[in-house]
Amino acid sequence: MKSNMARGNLILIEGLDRSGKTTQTTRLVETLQRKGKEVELIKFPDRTTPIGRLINAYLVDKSFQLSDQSAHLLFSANRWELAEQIKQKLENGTNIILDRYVYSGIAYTAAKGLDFQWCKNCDIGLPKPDLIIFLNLINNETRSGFGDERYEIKSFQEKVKTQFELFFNEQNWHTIVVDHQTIEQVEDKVWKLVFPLVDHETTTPIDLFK
Ligand code: NYM
Ligand code: MG
Repeated sequence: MKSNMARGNLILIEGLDRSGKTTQTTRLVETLQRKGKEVELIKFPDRTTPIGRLINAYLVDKSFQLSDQSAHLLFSANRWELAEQIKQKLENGTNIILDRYVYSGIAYTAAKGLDFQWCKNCDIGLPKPDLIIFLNLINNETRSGFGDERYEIKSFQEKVKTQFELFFNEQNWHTIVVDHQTIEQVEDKVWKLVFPLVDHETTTPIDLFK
């Protein structure tokens, strides 16, 4: 990228299962498209790659045996296999909206009791989001029930939440409480955070996760 050229923004929406990430990332992409912005949605895990298919099997089939460390490394590898593509798209001016990323990776594994720093290590060096929006479900009860996948159990989600909270003071991190909010109210709050970023040209180099 030429140093004076604008690049796309890397915008991440994080949260527990059933917090509305998929709805909000989809709507955000549609809004940006309506405004004539180049934008692409990337969801992690990306279940379509060979590594992603293994991850999918692990998530849907609870009898699928994998050590916690191996599962963690697969999720990270799934991000690394798209890292170069993400960087190139940003440099070509495309905004990228991420549905989950490194923070999910760390929070879900650390919630099993693995060392937090160990969980972080394999993601160090990945492109770091310019904006992180955490959809904060204060009370798990208020949402429609969980699905059937591994991890979709209230007691485990609470442990994951505790791990996510360790990131609340991270740079570029914002939380939006989603309990008792309509989709449109949350969408509005997301847009208020995203707008300033996409409204001006981003020329700073892509930061790396550390
Ligand atoms: N998950 C997701 C992880 O455990 N580690 C990761 O790195 C990522 C990206 O996968 N319960 C978990 C969180 C979810 C599950 O994600 C599937 P989704 O967004 O429900 O498809
Ligand atoms: Mg899910």
